[in-house]
Amino acid sequence: MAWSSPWSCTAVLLALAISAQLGASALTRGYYNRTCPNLESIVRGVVTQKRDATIRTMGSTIRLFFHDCFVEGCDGSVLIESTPANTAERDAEDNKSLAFEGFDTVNAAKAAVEAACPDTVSCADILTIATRDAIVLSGGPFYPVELGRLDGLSSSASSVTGQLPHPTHTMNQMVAIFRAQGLTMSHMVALSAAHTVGLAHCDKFSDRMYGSPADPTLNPKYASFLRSECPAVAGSSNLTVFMDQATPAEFDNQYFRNLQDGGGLLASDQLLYTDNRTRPNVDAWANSTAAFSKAFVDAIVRLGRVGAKSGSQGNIRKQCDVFN
Ligand code: HEM
Ligand SMILES: *[C@@H]1O[C@H](CO)[C@@H](O)[C@H](O)[C@H]1NC(C)=O
Ligand SMILES: *[C@@H]1O[C@H](CO)[C@@H](O)[C@H](O)[C@H]1NC(C)=O
Ligand SMILES: *[C@@H]1O[C@H](CO)[C@@H](O)[C@H](O)[C@H]1NC(C)=O
Ligand SMILES: *[C@@H]1O[C@H](CO)[C@@H](O)[C@H](O)[C@H]1NC(C)=O
Ligand SMILES: CC(=O)N[C@H]1CO[C@H](CO)[C@@H](O)[C@@H]1O
Repeated sequence: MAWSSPWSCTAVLLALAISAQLGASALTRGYYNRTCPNLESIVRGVVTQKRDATIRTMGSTIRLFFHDCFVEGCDGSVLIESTPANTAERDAEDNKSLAFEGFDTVNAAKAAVEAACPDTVSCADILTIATRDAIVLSGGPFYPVELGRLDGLSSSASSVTGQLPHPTHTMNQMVAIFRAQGLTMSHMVALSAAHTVGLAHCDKFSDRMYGSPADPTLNPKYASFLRSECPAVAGSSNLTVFMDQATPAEFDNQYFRNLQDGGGLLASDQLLYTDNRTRPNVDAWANSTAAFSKAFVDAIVRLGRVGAKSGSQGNIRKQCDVFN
């Protein structure tokens, strides 16, 4: 009987696996084509304006998307402001450095979208589009965004615990955090290249220059530059440096070339080159913009599918920073 043959079973399992995956994301390109036809150009216009006002828009918006997706899924819950009764995700210890400019960009884009298409487009989707635009406007690859997420109904600082990677994590810890969201080690390496734009506060990496011993994987010339940017005195935690000194505002594969030279800023960046499991990805993507772009787009589209909400799991918020 054909049904009992191992090949048919494999085919059925494969079909089940594929449909489970489709069911899990339920996102589509062109989700708002009929209900909000100008959506993408409206968001692009706002991100462009915010970029012209301050370059900080780019990194802070991209980082916001990552933190949104890793805590309760890509559901706009990171955008919610705390109230006296609720400390929201964005005020968790891990979010200390989420910059104002990212929130400002999403809120402004939401206001512009509401004016054209009221009560139609989720904040989670607006953040997804704004992130793509920040990447493209910084010279990175264009990719069609998948849309149709609902906004989440809760946001609490406690839900952040353990969900986000830290600069001092080991490779195994980082891999476990990404795997928990359905992302592989090479997705993690590709996504880490977002550190090609934006900045970090000195206290996130100063142990690498001032620790005893200093981090041996840190290029000595780069270390002395970082010591001059981040003097070892109280208060230097307010100082920042660009994560990619060579092309700080360009979304490119320079990030990987920096790692080959001992020029990763965070310990977690440099680890991608030190560890022989991830070094082949770093070398390949340092070499080829095309290969990097392909890997990055694949990974960020997958990131956008994490925990997408539908039906009774969410709604369309009227304002991104408060629940309806
Ligand atoms: C792999 C583990 C990762 C770790 C340990 C990590 C950690 C950090 C830290 C500590 C900062 C500096 C924050 C500050 O001091 O203000 C930072 C900045 C940033 N991260 Fe990551 N990150 C990781 C992955 C990612 C991913 C996957 C993305 C996006 C896809 C991302 C996007 C960014 C961006 C764009 C910035 C710059 C923020 C700004 O300019 O305000 N990071 N990250
Ligand atoms: C939505 O519109 C875009 C741009 O006009 C088009 O490329 C895309 O195929 C449309 N998608 C759907 C699902 O209708
Ligand atoms: C660091 O920044 C905060 C907030 O802007 C400010 O209150 C504090 O005084 C600053 N600390 C130093 C040492 O400059
Ligand atoms: C990485 O290095 C370790 C220790 O030298 C070795 O056992 C392992 O097989 C290497 N793995 C890869 C992927 O090269
Ligand atoms: C990088 O490019 C060089 C020169 O084209 C080539 O020899 C090398 O094998 C490439 N390395 C990787 C890891 O792709
Ligand atoms: C942007 C933002 O809301 N950042 C908050 C992160 O958390 C600290 C407190 O832990 C707040 O002071 C920040 O405002």
